[in-house]
Amino acid sequence: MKTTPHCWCAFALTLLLASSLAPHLARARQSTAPTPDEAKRFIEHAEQELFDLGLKAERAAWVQLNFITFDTEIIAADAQEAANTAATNYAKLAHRYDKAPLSPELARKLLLLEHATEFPAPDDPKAQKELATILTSLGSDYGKGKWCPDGAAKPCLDITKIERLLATSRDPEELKRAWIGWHAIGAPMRDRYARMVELGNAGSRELGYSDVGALWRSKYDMPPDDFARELDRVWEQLRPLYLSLHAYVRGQLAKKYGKDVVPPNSPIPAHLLGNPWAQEWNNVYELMDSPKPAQSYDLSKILVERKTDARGMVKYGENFFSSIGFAPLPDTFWQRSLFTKPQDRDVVCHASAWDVDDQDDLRIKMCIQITEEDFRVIHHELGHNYYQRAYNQQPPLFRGSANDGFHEAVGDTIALSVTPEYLKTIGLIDAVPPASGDTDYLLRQALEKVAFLPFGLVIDKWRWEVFSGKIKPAEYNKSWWELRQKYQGIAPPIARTEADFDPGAKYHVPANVPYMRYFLARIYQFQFQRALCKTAGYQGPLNRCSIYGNKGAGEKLNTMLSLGASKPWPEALESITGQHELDASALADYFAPLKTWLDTQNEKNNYPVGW
Ligand code: X8Z
Ligand code: ZN
Repeated sequence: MKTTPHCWCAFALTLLLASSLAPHLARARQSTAPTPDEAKRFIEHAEQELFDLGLKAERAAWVQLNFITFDTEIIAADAQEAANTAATNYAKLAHRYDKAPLSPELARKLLLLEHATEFPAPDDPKAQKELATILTSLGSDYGKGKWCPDGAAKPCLDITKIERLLATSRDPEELKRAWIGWHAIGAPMRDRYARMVELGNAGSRELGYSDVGALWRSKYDMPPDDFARELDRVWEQLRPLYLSLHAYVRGQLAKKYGKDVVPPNSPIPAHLLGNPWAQEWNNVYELMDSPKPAQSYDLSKILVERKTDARGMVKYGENFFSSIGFAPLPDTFWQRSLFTKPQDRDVVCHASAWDVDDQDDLRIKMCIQITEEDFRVIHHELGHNYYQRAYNQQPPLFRGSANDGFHEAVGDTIALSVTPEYLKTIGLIDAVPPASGDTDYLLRQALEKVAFLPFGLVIDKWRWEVFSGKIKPAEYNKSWWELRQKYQGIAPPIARTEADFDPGAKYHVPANVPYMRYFLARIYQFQFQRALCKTAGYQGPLNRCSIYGNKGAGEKLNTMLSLGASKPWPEALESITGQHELDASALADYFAPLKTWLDTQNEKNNYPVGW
């Protein structure tokens, strides 16, 4: 059973056997106040029943995402319908116990039950079926998405190949064609997306939320409006750093492609940033002329030269976790995971991590490429798996993360320890660059971590306004690009219209996965890393700290992970960092020397700041 998904990055499945609701429905109709004992039985009954049902739905989703066919879509949609309907009913019923005097543990469980649904369907079987069908079909369409450059003349490219092309080509026309080609997958999703929003909003209103966005914002142990304000507060703190990076990267791209292609004072064309969504810019690192020390290295090249295969890549990740005291992954992980893209069928390649039975059936599903980027993504995914394992002794309702940003931050925290020093320790490089190479290292990190920040915000800024009705379907694409320009300072390579639906070309929109978690995770991971390095007794610049091999840091991390969702997230944060708040200072301090360097470069080169 799950109130949070077994799988991180795919669907949130929460099940309740509809027939088992009957006694609770009958009780809910009674006017007498419920006793604490009744509340306890309600929750325990649910926890017991939901487990088996959750398992079935999880298996259906695993099969569907690994074998996208007409039939698996229907099977998964049926499971999703049952899940969604039950979760919604359950959330409604749970309110009956709001005022019952409950132990802190039961009160927490009740709260989690009330938030158990991510996209509630209205109380109408026809609408429930329609919503489940739309949700599954959008996810499948994304998985099947391809760009066929010259019709049938050349092979079609899936997202894995398109990502490679956008990462490596330096021909702006070719990049533009690929960008346009991939974004075409969104257009057919538009009407279904609009209908999905209507249905989800109707379901949310029945639960007492004004719309789906209000429901999503309510899951952070604080009033939803405060949560939104927190995000803006943190973003305002980091915006100057982003602006400095943006100005420098734009200047460097203009040097490469010319001012006609990359005009100063304007948003950066989105197809030139090395990624289909311009969300992380690490793939244009080689175009930056930051001072490279003699010992600088190309991890992708090293991994390829050493003939590392997909399994070997994952082994590096497992080895890191083992070094800080986590038990090795189970044999079934190696037997059941998907590491490479099958040649003969459609799968959803977007990386995800699963614990199918909520015990130790850990798996990842990923179309691994032998690159530095996927080296990092593997650590990200394994972070989910080790978290899932750490909380699997909790009662079912607590088998989740403190908040969804925590789940996304664990593996990234470990990846922050993939420093040159660490790579030397495990024999992947021969020499560690001197301190003079730190600017270059920080720039490489910033292209991934800092560049992402406004992207992490913007996806759900857009969705929240779509859900609230502020953005109407007739302006989906226009508002998408307005927000992307406002926050990220990027623009599409050609004019877009409402015949396009560019949000559909980003996995989490058709897969309906909330995105603010990734913004949170970018902040938390630096907070976690700062705290773990302190535990490890490290003194020095944070970018040079690796907790590899440090059992004390591993134990501290594991203690927090084992809490699962049993405590409000500020308590979980406190257990590892001593802080109660989302705090951008760890990230800002990490990049402070780079900020100074960027500002000097921008001034020296007359690179304007802003757009
Ligand atoms: O979706 C993911 C993970 C799976 S939870 C690969 N990430 C976001 C994305 O790719 O858009 C990780 C970083 C942001
Ligand atoms: Zn993730």
